[in-house]
Amino acid sequence: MKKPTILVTGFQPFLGQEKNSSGEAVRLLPKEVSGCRIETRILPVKWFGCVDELEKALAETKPDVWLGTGQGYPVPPLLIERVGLNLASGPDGDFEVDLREQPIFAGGPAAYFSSFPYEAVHQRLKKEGIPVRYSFSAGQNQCNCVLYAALHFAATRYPGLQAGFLHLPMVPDGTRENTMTPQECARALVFCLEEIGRTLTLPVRSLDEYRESL
Ligand code: PCA
Repeated sequence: MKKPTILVTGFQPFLGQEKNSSGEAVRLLPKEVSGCRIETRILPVKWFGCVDELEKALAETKPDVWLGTGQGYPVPPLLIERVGLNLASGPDGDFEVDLREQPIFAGGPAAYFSSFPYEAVHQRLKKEGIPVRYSFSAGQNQCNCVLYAALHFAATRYPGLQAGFLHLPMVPDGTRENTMTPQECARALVFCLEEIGRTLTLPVRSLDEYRESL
């Protein structure tokens, strides 16, 4: 049987920062977790280059699950994004383009709920003592944009693709306590991938087991 594939994306640095915690963490991920192939890509913080690169990565890797990551607030908690909005607003990473309240896909639905096993991810991170919260808005910039785009691609082209997004805290700059290093973020991501992988590699049940479950 073909190994399930999880595509994990992070972002390049933006707004003049040297590092983006998501890109740093994604680069540290192993090639395999819980029997799943892990593919990684780093997306540009660009309107709408981020969507073009995501689209290319989905076509190349044909994942069962896409887990997007981006840099959010300076400090934890990690945010499990539950909603992607059809809304793009604000500058891109190098201030070349500045959008004012524009749809990502004209005619697309206003919003999609993320569809990955968020509850298992939430429980696992809590169990591991990693601060985590649900969030019901991923903002109006490129992180929300790729979340919406992935869910739109799942709805229109890739039936069965599950998609979700995590905002990670910023790389420590020495001015704050309680931050997380890229290594700690990568460790948290591996816990998430283990949980996602578990749901993708469940064995086929015996007839009796199946009957029992009804
Ligand atoms: N964070 C920004 C864009 C890229 C990133 O890492 C966001 O939250 O939209």
